[in-house]
Amino acid sequence: MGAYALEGKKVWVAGHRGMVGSAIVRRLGREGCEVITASRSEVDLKDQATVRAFVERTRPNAVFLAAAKVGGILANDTYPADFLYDNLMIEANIIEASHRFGVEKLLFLGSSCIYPKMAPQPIIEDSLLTGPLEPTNEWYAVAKIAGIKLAQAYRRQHGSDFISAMPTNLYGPGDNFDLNSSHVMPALIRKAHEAKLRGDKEIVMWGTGTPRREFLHVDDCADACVLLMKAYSDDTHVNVGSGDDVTILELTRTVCDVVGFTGEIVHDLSKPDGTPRKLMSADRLRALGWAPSIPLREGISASYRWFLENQGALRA
Ligand code: GFB
Repeated sequence: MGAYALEGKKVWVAGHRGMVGSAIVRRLGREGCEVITASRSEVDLKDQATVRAFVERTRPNAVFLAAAKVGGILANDTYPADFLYDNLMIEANIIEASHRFGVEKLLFLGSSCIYPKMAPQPIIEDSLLTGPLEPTNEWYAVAKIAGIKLAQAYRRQHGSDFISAMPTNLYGPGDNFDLNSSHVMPALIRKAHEAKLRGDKEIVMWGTGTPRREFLHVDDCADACVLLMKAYSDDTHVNVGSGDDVTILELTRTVCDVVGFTGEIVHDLSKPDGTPRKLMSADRLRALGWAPSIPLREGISASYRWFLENQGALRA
């Protein structure tokens, strides 16, 4: 159940310029399919009529819904309306238009923050909606939970083969390195790099450094998404994680070591810690034969190289 061939198909990667979307486009290069994309100037994904017109005109066979408004803990905590509204509109428009114009298979991408703040670890898919969410990102979480439910609803009401994947904290090429809106990994890479260049004596780490986070390189996530598109068809979402987590302080030390910054790590306790831990079980995905292939330190080194090669563009 669930076998779907991508060979020869027309595949829309919504959010193709983002870190996840661009990794999926790279990974699809091995699938013999035609990848179609919609530029931001051409298609406002928050506008239903524009999305419907694009899907009607292009008629994709399959859709990777990797478009979203994303950000780290500070951005989520600061712009709740944007994170809730933008993500609800994007997912609702794309899922509805995909059904309306006969998309054969759609994969919706959520996030590990959908789970209750104190869910038993490692977190299994059935933990969804069993407890209160982490306040700093409940807005994004509610939007992503709604996306999972919408994909399930179309499967139950219309038989649509729409599935959902819940990745853990991702990092890698194409990441957002803006220090206010980014996630922890790119923020630390940039801060350590700039501190090294300036000859600073210290680097600022937000919070206590005690929360634990699981990380997965975005290319491993893209590989999992393509596998799920081809081999998974069920109304339950699937966790996509490495199965290993580290404390933020350990991560900071590793990033400083990779970057070559040897100063002190100081805490900015005015910033939130967020959820204490969100390690997921990826047993359901591993049962399909997937395993992560990029170790954390190697992935951090690759991300740092990407940042050095592209930071000029980032500064533009
Ligand atoms: O990655 P992050 O922003 O988001 O923060 P979450 C993870 C942890 O890193 C928090 C600490 O405990 C932060 O306090 N941290 C330390 C930093 N230094 C920094 C820094 O310079 N920048 C940032 N950003 N954090 C996100 C959700 O939660 O997880 C998103 O907000 C999404 O919606 C993502 O779900 C996967 O991991 O706490």
